[in-house]
Amino acid sequence: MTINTQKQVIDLIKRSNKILILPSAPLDGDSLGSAVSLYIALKKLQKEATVICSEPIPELLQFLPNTKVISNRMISSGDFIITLDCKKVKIENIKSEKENDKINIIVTPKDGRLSEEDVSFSAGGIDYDLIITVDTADLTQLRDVYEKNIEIFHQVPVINIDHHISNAHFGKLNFVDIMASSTTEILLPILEELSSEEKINLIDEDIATLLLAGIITDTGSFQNANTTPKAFARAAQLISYGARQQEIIQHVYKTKQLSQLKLWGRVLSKIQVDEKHRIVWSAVSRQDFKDTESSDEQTGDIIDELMTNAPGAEIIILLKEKEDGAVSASVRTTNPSVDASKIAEAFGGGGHNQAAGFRISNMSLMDSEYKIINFLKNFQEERLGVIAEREESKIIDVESLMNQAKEAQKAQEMITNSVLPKTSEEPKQESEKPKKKTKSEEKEQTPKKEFNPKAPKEKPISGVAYRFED
Ligand SMILES: [Mn+2]
Repeated sequence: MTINTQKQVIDLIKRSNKILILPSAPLDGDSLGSAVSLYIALKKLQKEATVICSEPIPELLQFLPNTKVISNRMISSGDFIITLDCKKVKIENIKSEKENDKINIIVTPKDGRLSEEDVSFSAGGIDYDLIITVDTADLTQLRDVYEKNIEIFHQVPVINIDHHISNAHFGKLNFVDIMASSTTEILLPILEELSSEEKINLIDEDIATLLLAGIITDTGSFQNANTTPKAFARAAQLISYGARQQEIIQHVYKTKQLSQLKLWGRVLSKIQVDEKHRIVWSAVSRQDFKDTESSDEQTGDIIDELMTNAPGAEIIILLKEKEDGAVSASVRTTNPSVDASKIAEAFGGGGHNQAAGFRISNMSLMDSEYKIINFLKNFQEERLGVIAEREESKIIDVESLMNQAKEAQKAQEMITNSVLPKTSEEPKQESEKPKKKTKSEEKEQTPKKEFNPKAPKEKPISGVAYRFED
C-alpha cells in the first residue's frame, strides 16, 4: 500500500507545475524541515513552488537553510498587488488613505526618492495545480491559510504527507505513516525516488540538514519513544548525504538564552504533582513570560524536561497562556498504554500516542487548568481503577495458588515421610481442611518422586504478583 501511495504521490508531483506547500502551524523542526526541503527539491525540478505558513518562523529554527522562502500570506485570486521596488530606497513609513472613490498609498522614503519606474502591478492568484500539506494532521492546523482560503482546498488536489495518528486523511492522496518518527523521515524516500526517476541529484547538504532536523526535533534527539530503528537508519543516511548534524544539535539543544533559563526555572518551580493519579503538570502565564523576558517558543522542550524530572508520572502536561488569550496544552505520556492523542482529542486537539496537544479558547488559564486536571483525574481513575481490579484478582489467584501449593507440599511430605506434621501451624491447617487431599491431588503428586519443596514457593515470586506491584 505504502509503495503504491508513494508512486502515486511521485506521479502527481511530476505532473504538477505550480505547487503550494503548506506546513502545519506553529512551525516546528519537522514541519519547517519538510516544507523547505520539499521546496528546494521542487525548485530543482523546475517547478514553481511556494511555501506559506501563517505563523512566524521560530527564532530557534532560523539557522536552518532557506527558511526565508516561507511567506506568511496567501495571495488569493481576487487580490491586486502593487509592488514597490525598494532596492535603492529605504522606506520610513507606509500608509493608505481612502478619498471618496480613490485610495492613496503614501510611501515616505527615509532617504532618496521613489519614481514611477519603481512601481509595478500584478494580479494575485497564482493558480496552483497541487497543494502538498506536510506534518499536518488536520486542515485546521494550517490556521489562517486554510480558514481564509477554504475554497482553494476544494479546487486543487491535495497530497497529505504526515505521521500523526490523528491524521484526518483529508487529501486526494494521503501518505500517512504513523510509524514514522517524523514527516521528514517519510519525505526522504520520496525525494530519493524522484532523484532517480528524474536523473537529478536532489538531496544536497541543505536538504539533508532540513530532513535531519525533522527527525532530531521530533524524536527529542533520539530520546522519545518514537525513535525507531528506521529513524536511526534514515538519520544515518542523511548524515552520509552531508546533513550538518552538529549544527542542528548546537542550535536546538545547546543554545539557551538567559531568558529561556529563567523561564525554565519558573516553570519547574511551579510543577504540580498528583501522585495518586500519576499526573505531573505546570502552567505558564503571560506574566511568567513577561517577568522572565521570554517568548512562547522558548518553552520548547520544557515538557521533555518535566518528563525526565517526573519519575512515576504517566501523564505530563504543560499549559501555556497564549498572547491571544487562548490556552495551549502539550501532553506527553510515559507509558504507551496511556493514549495522549485520546486526551487531546477530548479537547478538540490531536497528536500521537505519547505526544499530543490541544487549545482551549475563551477560558482563563486557571479555569482551563482546573478543567483539564479534573478531566485527567477521571481519565486516570477509570484506567487505574481497571488495573487495580485486575491486580486484586491476580493477587487472589496467586494466593489460592500458594495455598494449593502448600497443601500439595504437605500431602507429598505426608506420603513420603508417612508421619504427621509436628509443627503447631500445620496440624491447624490440616484440621481446617482435612478432606482436601483428594485422590486427584495425590495422583498429581505421585509421579514426581523427587518432589522439590522449593518449587511451589518459586511460582509466586516469578509470577504476576510482583509484576503488578511495580
Ligand atoms: Mn512531526
